[in-house]
Amino acid sequence: MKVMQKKVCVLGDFAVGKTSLIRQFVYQRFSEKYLSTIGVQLSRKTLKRPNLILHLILWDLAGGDNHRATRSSYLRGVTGAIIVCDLTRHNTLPFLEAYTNQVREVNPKAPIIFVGNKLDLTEERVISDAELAQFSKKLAIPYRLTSAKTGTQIEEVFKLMADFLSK
Ligand code: G3D
Ligand code: MG
Repeated sequence: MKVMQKKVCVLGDFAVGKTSLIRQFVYQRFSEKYLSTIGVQLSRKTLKRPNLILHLILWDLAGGDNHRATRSSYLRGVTGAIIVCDLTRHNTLPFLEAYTNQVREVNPKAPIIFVGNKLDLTEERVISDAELAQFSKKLAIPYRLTSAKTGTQIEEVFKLMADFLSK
């Protein structure tokens, strides 16, 4: 049995739902205070595949997005990234490209998945499928629409990441 451990950073503008996505997916939180000095919270989820145990270590920035000084240490050793926008706030969309560039600078081979979150807020939604699809195509990165509130598509996002990482 092979065992692999992968560092997956969850990125995106303030309040897009990064922490909520991780909470929906992970039951087993660990090291709450670990790395608290640089405002990072780690969670672990173990996925089992035939002949493979994959430990996903999910990196989440605590608090706001004011951690520019720690960004490079945050991304060091990244093996995958989930980059999130909020479907109800248009200004969260350009961050997808900004974070993609940052991740690719550190690890050009790291798989990335875009997430349009807060799908449950249908009335407030302002980012269309077409817009996300265009970004996705331009940067050659797959996207999924999720709700961290209802749980829609959350498992699928992390399973897709696990598939990419176990190849
Ligand atoms: P962040 O970690 O990216 O900063 P959070 O974002 O996970 O803290 O979420 C920010 C706010 O959005 C939270 O609201 C949270 O409950 C809400 N939220 C996150 N995901 C969803 C979603 O899919 N649907 C809805 N309706 N709300 C979501 P509060 O009010 O607790 O600050
Ligand atoms: Mg958060």
